[in-house]
Amino acid sequence: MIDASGDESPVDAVVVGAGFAGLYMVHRLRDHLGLSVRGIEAAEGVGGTWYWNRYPGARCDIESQLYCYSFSRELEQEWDWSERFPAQPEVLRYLNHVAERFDLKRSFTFGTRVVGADLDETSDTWLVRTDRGERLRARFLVAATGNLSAGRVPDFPGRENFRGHTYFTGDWPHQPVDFSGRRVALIGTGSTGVQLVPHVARQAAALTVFQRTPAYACPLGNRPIDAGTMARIKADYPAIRQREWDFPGGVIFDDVRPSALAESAEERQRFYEQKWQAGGMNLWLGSYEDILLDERANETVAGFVRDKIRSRVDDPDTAEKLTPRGYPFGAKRQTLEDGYYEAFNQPHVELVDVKATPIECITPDGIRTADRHHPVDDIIFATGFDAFTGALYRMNIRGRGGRLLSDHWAAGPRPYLGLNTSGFPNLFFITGPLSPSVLFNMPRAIEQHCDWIADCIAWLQAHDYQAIEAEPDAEADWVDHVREVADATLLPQADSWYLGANVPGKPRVFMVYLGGCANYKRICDDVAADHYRGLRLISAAATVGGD
Ligand code: NA7
Repeated sequence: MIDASGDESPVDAVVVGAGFAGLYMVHRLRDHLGLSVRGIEAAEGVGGTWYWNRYPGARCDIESQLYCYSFSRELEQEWDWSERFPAQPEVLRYLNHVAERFDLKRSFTFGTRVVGADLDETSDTWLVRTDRGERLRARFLVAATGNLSAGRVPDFPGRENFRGHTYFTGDWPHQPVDFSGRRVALIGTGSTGVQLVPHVARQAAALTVFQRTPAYACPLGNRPIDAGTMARIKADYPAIRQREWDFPGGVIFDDVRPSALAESAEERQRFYEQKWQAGGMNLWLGSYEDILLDERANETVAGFVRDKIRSRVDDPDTAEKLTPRGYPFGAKRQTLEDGYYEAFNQPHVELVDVKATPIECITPDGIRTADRHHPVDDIIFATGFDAFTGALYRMNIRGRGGRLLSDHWAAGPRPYLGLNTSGFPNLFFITGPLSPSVLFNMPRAIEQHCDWIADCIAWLQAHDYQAIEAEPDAEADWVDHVREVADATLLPQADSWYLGANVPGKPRVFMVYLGGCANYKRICDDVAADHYRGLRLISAAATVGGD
């Protein structure tokens, strides 16, 4: 498996990705541990998801004072956020600022992809190959590749024959796209499609939205942050950072109540209205705890959102098509909107329900559904990602016995704590599958993982171990635990990307640990304190000549 020819650059660690995760991981390993570190990044700059997703309306839907690093008090104090929910250009500017402030760019090779990583079992080192022909030999390999970075455009027949322009939201042009005077098709109504619709509707001559599953979209409630508010946030940062851990997803809410069913219908309605007006994730994660646990409780909030949708959409047929049914509120990633429903009240915006009239093919000048042809000039695919595992599998990582990671995880991902998997020593995943990841405020989830990984590497070095690797039993127990926790909620009941349901053929496994971020951190810390319980520690002597 390992090609012995060619030059190899030795480094202590290779970190793949220069988003929130890769930047902080390089900082920790290089600047705190003094390791030689090489970052590899496919994009021409830092930013990860915020580099690629430049579509109109792209915006973070977690509050800016939460969606940022906490590791540096100075960084917190010198950066001003301009809006409650920062738009893509602002998050990208922030990450560039971080990269420059901590001098991180010099450790990365940009415009380069990892195309292979093979374990050399004689020394438990990784041979990493890039599409530029470079070969790196590293003791540690860290995948900071992001959970929503492997874009996915479904294989609609005839796509290649389309004569107009096509766009994928996760790889948007760097120059603004002008849709003025054009007939535009938009496929997909997840978080991305819902953000895009009002923006494209403002420009296009005609917009046809192809919807498969209606979203329970709630108001974003964005607003500018003035100087006084920013000063208060800065003064509050220490308290904010502590409070984050009191909430399972790391997002702070006022007045979260235990049970929707324990309150009267009038009080529930009042409380839902208050949460609806508060915007962001308030209705989803900040209202009643049992709405994601109990079907009857869920139905109370689902009904509330359905009524809201009907009240905002003029045409009853369109309102009905936009109304979600058949899956619980909040079981798919909450979509947040700003003018989404009102966009459908404009005469040039049309909604096509592709469950009723499926897309049959793309023609040279439009999209053919079961009932008719929709002539369009441009098609926007807002069709999502091969989440969690897509970017990992694209790297062709081979562990013990030359086994591909995708084969080891053929029945679903199985990393212990989401951090490391058996047969792949010294390979770490940052916010990978089976960790709280996308249901924990990402920057905080990333910091927790990077700190754990850096501490683990420091400990291995201090104790003269050369490798660490999950035990198969611990891995199997963790898989069971993650499933049991998820099954106690309503989240596995929807066809979501949390479950891999959006990718045909992908094993249906709930890939997020729902035990709460503080609880999860405690488990990780206990494992470390207990000499990395559940992980095998490998000394240099054990691997000489093979293990
Ligand atoms: P999502 O949330 O995966 O949304 C993708 C959308 O595309 C969703 O509405 C899908 O419908 C739709 N889709 C996917 N395949 C098809 C086909 N074959 N035909 C019609 N429609 C299709 O991705 P986003 O980019 O919106 O958001 C990703 C995350 O980024 C988001 O959750 C935030 O965390 C940030 P479906 O619902 O599967 O029926």
